[in-house]
Amino acid sequence: MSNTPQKKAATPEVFLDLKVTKPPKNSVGFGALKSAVGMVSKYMKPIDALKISTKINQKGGFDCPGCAWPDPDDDRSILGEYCENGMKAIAEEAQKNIIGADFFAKNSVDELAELSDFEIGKSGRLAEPMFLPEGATHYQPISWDDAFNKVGVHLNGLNSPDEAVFYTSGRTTNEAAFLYQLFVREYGTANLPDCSNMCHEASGKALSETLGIGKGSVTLDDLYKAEVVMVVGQNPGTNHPRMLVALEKCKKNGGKIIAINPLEEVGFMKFTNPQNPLKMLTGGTELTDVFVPVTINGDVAFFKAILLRLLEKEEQEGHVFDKQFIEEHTSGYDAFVKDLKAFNFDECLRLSGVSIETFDKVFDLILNNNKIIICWAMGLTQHENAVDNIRELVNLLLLKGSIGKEGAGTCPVRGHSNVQGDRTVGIWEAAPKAFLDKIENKYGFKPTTKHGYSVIEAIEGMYKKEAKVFFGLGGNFISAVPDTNYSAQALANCNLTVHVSTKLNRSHLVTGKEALILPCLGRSEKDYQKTGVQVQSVENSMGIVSSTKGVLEPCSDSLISEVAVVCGIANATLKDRSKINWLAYKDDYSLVRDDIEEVVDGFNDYNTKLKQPSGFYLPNGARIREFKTKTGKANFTTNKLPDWKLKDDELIMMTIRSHDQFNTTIYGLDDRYRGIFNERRIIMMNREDMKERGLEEQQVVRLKSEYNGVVREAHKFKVIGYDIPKNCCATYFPETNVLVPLDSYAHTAKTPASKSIRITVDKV
Ligand SMILES: Nc1nc2c(c(=O)[nH]1)N[C@H]1C(S)=C(S)[C@@H](COP(=O)(O)OP(=O)(O)OC[C@H]3O[C@@H](n4cnc5c(=O)[nH]c(N)nc54)[C@H](O)[C@@H]3O)O[C@H]1N2
Ligand SMILES: Nc1nc2c(c(=O)[nH]1)N[C@H]1C(S)=C(S)[C@@H](COP(=O)(O)OP(=O)(O)OC[C@H]3O[C@@H](n4cnc5c(=O)[nH]c(N)nc54)[C@H](O)[C@@H]3O)O[C@H]1N2
Ligand SMILES: [Mo]
Repeated sequence: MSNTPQKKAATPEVFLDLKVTKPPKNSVGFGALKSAVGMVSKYMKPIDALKISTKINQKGGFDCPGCAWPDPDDDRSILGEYCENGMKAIAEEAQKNIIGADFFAKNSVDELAELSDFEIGKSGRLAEPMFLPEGATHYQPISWDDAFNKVGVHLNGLNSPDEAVFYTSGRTTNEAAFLYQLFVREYGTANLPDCSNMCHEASGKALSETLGIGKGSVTLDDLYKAEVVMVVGQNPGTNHPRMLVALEKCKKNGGKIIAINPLEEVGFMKFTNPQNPLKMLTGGTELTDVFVPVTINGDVAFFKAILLRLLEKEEQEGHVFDKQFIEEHTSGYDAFVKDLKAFNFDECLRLSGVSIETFDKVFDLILNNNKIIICWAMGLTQHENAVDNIRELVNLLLLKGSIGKEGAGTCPVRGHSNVQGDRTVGIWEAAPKAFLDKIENKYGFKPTTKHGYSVIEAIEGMYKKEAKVFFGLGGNFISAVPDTNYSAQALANCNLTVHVSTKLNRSHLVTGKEALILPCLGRSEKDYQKTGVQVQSVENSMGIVSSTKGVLEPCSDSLISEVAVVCGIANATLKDRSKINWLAYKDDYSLVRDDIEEVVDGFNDYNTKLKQPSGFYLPNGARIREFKTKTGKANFTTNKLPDWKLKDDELIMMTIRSHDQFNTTIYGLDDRYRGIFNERRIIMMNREDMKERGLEEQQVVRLKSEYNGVVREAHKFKVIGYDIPKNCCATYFPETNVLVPLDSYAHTAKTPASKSIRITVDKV
């Protein structure tokens, strides 16, 4: 009997054995070492673990497949650029277990769907290509050539290339990503949704409009030299642990750190550097000077309160704003001031949920310093007004002239290790015309200038059967996207779903009529090709491009690289009608880099520069006060306050990451820094809110979200009383993605609003 696509897509509603303790007082240190070593020794061969630990994030080594935090230019520790969650990412990728034909013969798709995400991930590395024929219950082995041809036949059978969707996740290297988008464009569509659409798209939109570049402006050195660093809507202790080392350096140099977050994330309140044995014994550094417990989505209100007070001071005393900078480099100041004056300070502060005492501390630091960096992540980008969030913080930086100078600027902290690079080399459903013109000049075909599907549009397209083939280069689409049930139906409507993956995941189980799993090499593995072991390249959060080269033997002889997969499919699909010799690239990746150099700005002498031990910086206008916006200047903007009007029984829910996961990959079942162990089906609630609803600790509840008249439900969650502002609550992604409405997304950026979901909580 077959499961419905919805049933297979949702995470099983089974409880484990929840334990709750007080959150710890300190992060990293011994606890982190213990946790990482435990994971590495459990899942990896000892010899591989040793090889890995000396090569991760080292010059000439390989880039950690975890987050996109940059490596220091010079002083890399001999211990390896260590981080607990980086080691977990490697342990996950370089697992001892492999799964091939036998595994799939034993386990049907429906049986696998009964497993938890944790169990699915721990089944092992995918070892050979697999095919699910129409109506079959089990995946079967298929040769690489047959798999490529199958994709080719499906793609060539569509009425229009726009009936295919080509998703990318952010681990794909520059080389594979460039070839992939080139293939998609030569095939004839711009349907290139990617994980960025769900991640920093809002940052890209806001920063392009205001500062002329969709990326951040600061370097690591700026962070060391900043007077004030604001960390807004980000949990670096878990998601970017090596950022803590940079923040520690900043503090040592006298910098102050402000954390703006509904949760007092211990991960970055106090930190013990694992590379400093003395600190390990003496208890570490207090990182955060001021913690601001803002209400969920209260950030525009909080920033407006700061802006209003600054304006008041400026009008009373002068010397508060950087008037020379404003005069020379910005546009829209007068309109901005006029708009700002219409807001009321008390009302803004009330909406932000922050006390006047805390506000005053933040205000003093902002008033008295001019080298300010603002770092942010998903806490700002995953709201309906996400673009406004970021535009408002840019307003603050502009008033203080805190952009394009040492120790100051924007720092959107990127997620996947190469998500920024993928966009740079052309993974973009809305690529600019100048880029498309260069493709045309170089290759002699005309890429479509029509914008393609972003993630949300792709789901709608598949749901309406306007798109019929889904191809994913990495990632776990069904678990990452909003509205799990609707999206499962969308995928099930396809004729063919294809995933290029390292690990088994839920997306392999929610299939179209036919499905393919194409297993590929991971970052840590050697990529043998005709011209030897290949080097690839990635771009980190600060726009530095560097090389990455695997160090381990591939876990199976049947694996090929992402580059080889893309070349194989391009060749099988486009055949003689292609203007490109696809198979040549896979023998020698330096040829791909030669092409990137011709098509993408900033890659001059790519192959030569990549040999530099620390890589090279891409050009960045905002860093040097060259603002490539429509006005040629940095733009002030005017932004509204969000209008929540919660009903009496409603809460705002944010879906966040636990300490033991990388997006949809569940490393373990604990959230150590929040004191939550052995359970993920939990909801963190304000204790007052619990009382009002008569809810006890660990009470089992049902969550309901109602949006535009559609009701979505998630069952079986346990309540945990937590220090979180009133009317706010938190759950883990992906368990509650069933509640995220597909039509609730950031205006203009279309980032799903997975940090501001209106829900009600009912006893069951
Ligand atoms: N170990 C590990 N590393 C990762 C990842 C992972 O899953 N695991 N994921 C990678 C990816 S793709 C990304 S994008 C990043 C994600 O990195 P983060 O953005 O740090 O991840 P989230 O858990 O989504 O955390 C969001 C934080 O924002 C806060 N927040 C939520 N809503 C609001 C709000 O309205 N205002 C403010 N001020 N704060 C808010 C939450 O309390 C939480 O601390 O990490 C990357 N690195
Ligand atoms: N509710 C909610 N939803 C969210 C978020 C949230 O905060 N809340 N965050 C969003 C964000 S920021 C992001 S970035 C997306 C993430 O969305 P995705 O990038 O689609 O998801 P991941 O979980 O990172 O993908 C994991 C899978 O990638 C494959 N993989 C790992 N390494 C490689 C590799 O080297 N090559 C290939 N080909 N495959 C590999 C493995 O098979 C693994 O199962 O999710 C988004 N969804
Ligand atoms: Mo992300």
